[in-house]
Amino acid sequence: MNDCYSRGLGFETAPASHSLTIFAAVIEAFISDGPLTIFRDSPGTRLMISTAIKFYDAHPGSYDLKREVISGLARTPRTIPPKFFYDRRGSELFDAICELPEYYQTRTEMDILRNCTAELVDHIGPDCLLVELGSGASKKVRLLLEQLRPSSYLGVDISKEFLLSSTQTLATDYPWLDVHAACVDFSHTLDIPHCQSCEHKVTFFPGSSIGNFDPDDAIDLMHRIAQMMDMNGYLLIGVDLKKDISILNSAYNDAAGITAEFNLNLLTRIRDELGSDIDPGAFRHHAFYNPDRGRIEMHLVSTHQQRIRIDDQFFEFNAGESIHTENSYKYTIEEFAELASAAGFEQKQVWTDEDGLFSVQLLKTV
Ligand code: AVI
Repeated sequence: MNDCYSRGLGFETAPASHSLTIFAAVIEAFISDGPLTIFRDSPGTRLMISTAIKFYDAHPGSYDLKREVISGLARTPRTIPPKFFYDRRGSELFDAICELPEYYQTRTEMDILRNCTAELVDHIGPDCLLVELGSGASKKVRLLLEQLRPSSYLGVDISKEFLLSSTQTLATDYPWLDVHAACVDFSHTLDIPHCQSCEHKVTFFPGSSIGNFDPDDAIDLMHRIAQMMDMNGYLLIGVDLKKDISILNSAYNDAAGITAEFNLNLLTRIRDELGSDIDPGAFRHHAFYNPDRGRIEMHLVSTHQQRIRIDDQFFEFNAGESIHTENSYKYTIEEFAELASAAGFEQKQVWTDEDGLFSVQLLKTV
């Protein structure tokens, strides 16, 4: 079942099996003059106060985690999809990564966004529905809102608590903006009701999260974004660029060990949410640039021979055997233009920093 945010409010909810299309847990709490609304997350846990967001809940729940982890560990080589990094702790750790001196991506992308907004507004114009994929802390979109003046904003993220608190803060800070939030695994679906109600759509996909998809999956996702925008819209996307390998290796092996903690938190999550006997201390973080594939690879390497249990399944690990947890592809501007074109987009404008570390690309459906 989906977590039931609406329970205390008397709204209807539906089983998770219905939720991808129905988004039954729709919560509407309006700013107007009404009282603040308090949502209880689950018995005995956090309270959330919402002033203005409309929330669509299709949270995948722990069933998907168990199914995907078990099938990924049974594969050779073993893999776990990176989307499972982002529980509450994982999202906090990712925020900490974004502040690291070695992790140039976030600050570089924010500088580019600060400098390109005026030109962006010339392309896009006002009153769009701005859909942000992987909205997380919704920090970067703040750089666009005042000048772009969308009429509506939809934050889409898999991490429910983070999504709720960040969109709620956004709604408070921008009272003129109609704020929506959808807890959705967008690698599976972009079928979100609010999208159908607006014609002028712009998708914002910052942070080079597109790099976490293998190229074929990236094309597939971008094609679904184009379809979600009725083949008539803009995609503003952050894309990390190919560069000196030492810069890349440091970015994913920071001196403070935050990226290692982020990677290992996946095992803590599996232990705690799936009742597994896996010991995160029996694995170590390993990240390196693979020049043949043009990507950073992150792995969790077993420090010794061991057997772990998840549910009624057992997995034998040799010492040195790894679980592949993330790829982060790096592109040249030309390589990304090819990918975009295969998905039905053309590059309208590309902005980069002086050192050519990162790019923000405005794509339009063709
Ligand atoms: C979210 N994504 C773009 C990050 C990246 O750089 O691939 C995730 C990350 N993994 C380790 N550090 C940051």
